[in-house]
Amino acid sequence: MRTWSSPALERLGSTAAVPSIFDTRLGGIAQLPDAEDSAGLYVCGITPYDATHMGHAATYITFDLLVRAWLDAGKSVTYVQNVTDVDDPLLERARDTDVDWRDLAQDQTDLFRADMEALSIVPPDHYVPATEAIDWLVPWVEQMIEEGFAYRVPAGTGPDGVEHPEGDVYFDVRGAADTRNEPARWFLGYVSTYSEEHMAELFPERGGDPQRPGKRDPFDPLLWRARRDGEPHWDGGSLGQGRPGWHIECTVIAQRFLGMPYTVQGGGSDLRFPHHEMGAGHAFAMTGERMAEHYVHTGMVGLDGEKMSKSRGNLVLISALRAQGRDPRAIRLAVLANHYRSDWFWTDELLTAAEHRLERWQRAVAAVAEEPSAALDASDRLVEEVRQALGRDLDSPRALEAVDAWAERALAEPSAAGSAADVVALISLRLGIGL
Ligand code: 5CA
Ligand code: ZN
Repeated sequence: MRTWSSPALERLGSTAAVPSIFDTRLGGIAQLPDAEDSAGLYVCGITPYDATHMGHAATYITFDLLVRAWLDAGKSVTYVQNVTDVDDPLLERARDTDVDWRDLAQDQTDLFRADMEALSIVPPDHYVPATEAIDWLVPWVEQMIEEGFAYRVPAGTGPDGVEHPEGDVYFDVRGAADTRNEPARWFLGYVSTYSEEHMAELFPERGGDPQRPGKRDPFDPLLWRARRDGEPHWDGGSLGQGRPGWHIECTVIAQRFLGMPYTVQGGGSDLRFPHHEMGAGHAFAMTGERMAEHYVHTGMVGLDGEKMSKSRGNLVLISALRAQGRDPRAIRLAVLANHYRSDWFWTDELLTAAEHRLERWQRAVAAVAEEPSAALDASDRLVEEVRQALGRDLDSPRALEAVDAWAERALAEPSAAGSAADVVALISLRLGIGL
C-alpha cells in the first residue's frame, strides 16, 4: 500500500555507533547488533477508525528515532508497518456512524499518512493492510491446525441459518509453548514478562475472550473467526469463510517481509500483552523460530489524568493541532521532551514550551551562520553529545538539553559555536527537525 513521502535524510560526515535500547523481554538495555545485513523493524500500525492522536504520534516518533539512529550508524533498515483495516472496533465504529467500514478505514489511513508526513516521520518500506494479508495467513492457520497448535471451536449458526461446519479457530497457548526450554523460544509470559494474574486481568480488556465456551485454555486467542451475519468475510480455504484474528495479522506480515527473527518488534506498552505475546507464540508455532530479537515498547500518553484512547474519547488529534496552525516541528519537539519509556500527559504548556525552544534554536543557528568560525569543537561536541544521548535508549530529553546548552552558548558567543550547517544537519537527521 502507498506510504507517505520521506523527509530529507542527509547523512552526517562521520558515523555514529549502533544504538542500544531497552528490551522489554530482557528487562534491560540491549546493544543492538552491528551485523553487516540490514536491521529489520516491525512497528504495529493503527486501527484506522479515528484520527491520529498524540499517543500514536509519540509511538511512531519513537521508532522514527530508532530508524534515524540506525541510518546515522550506517545501517540499512527494512521497516514494516501494518494497518489493522479489519477488526472489531473499526467495524463497530462503522456500524455506529453508518459508514462503510472500507471508507472509514480509507479516510482515516489517508489522514494518518498526512499526519506522519507533517511530523517528518520516515515511512516504512512496506505498509501493509491486514486485508492484504488474509491470503497469506490462511495457509499458516491451516498448518497450525494440522500440527496441533490450533483447534476449532463451534461457532453456532451462520448467516444462512446453517450450523458453521468449520467453526472459529483458536491458538492453543499451552500446546504451542516451548517445552524443550533450551533456550526457550516461547511460553505465555515470554515477551511481556507479566505474571499469570496480571495477564488474566489484561486479557479481557484487550480483545481476549477468556469465557468463550469450548476453548482449551482461557488465554487461547482467536486466529480465524467464522463468517457472521453482516460482517465482512473472505474465503479461508479449509477454514471456511470468515476473517482473521488480530495477532496473526502482524505475525504473518512480519514473517513475509522480514523473516524471523528480525531485529526489533515495536509498539506501545498496551501491546506487550496479549498482542506481542500471542504474536510471538504464533511465530514460534509457524516457524519454530523466535519472532524478534528484541521487543521495544513505548509508554502511554494520556490527557487529563487518563490514558489517551479512542475508546475513552480523550484525544488530542495531530490533524486538529495542525488545523489550528501549530507547527508540526514544535509538536515533535514537545513529544521528544519526554523519554519514550515513561507514561506522560499531554498539556498545551508542553507545546508552548516546544515552540519557544524551536524559536531559540532557530535564532542560535541564524546567529552562528552569520559569524562563521573555524573552531569546530563546539559543534563537533554537540554532535557527539546528541549521538550519545540518542544512542543509549533513545534519550531524547538529554539530546534536547544538549542542543539547548549549545544554543545558549551560541547566542552569547556565536563565533565560538562552530558550524551552524553541522548543527542543522545533526538536528535534521537525528531529531527530524528542520531549522
Ligand atoms: N492496530 C493495532 C496494532 S496491530 C493498534 O494497536 N492500533 S492503535 O490504533 O490502537 O494504536 C496504534 C499504535 O499506537 C500502537 O503501537 C499502540 O500501541 C500505540 N498507542 C495507542 N495508544 C497510545 C497512547 N495513548 N500512547 C502511546 N502509544 C499509543
Ligand atoms: Zn500489531
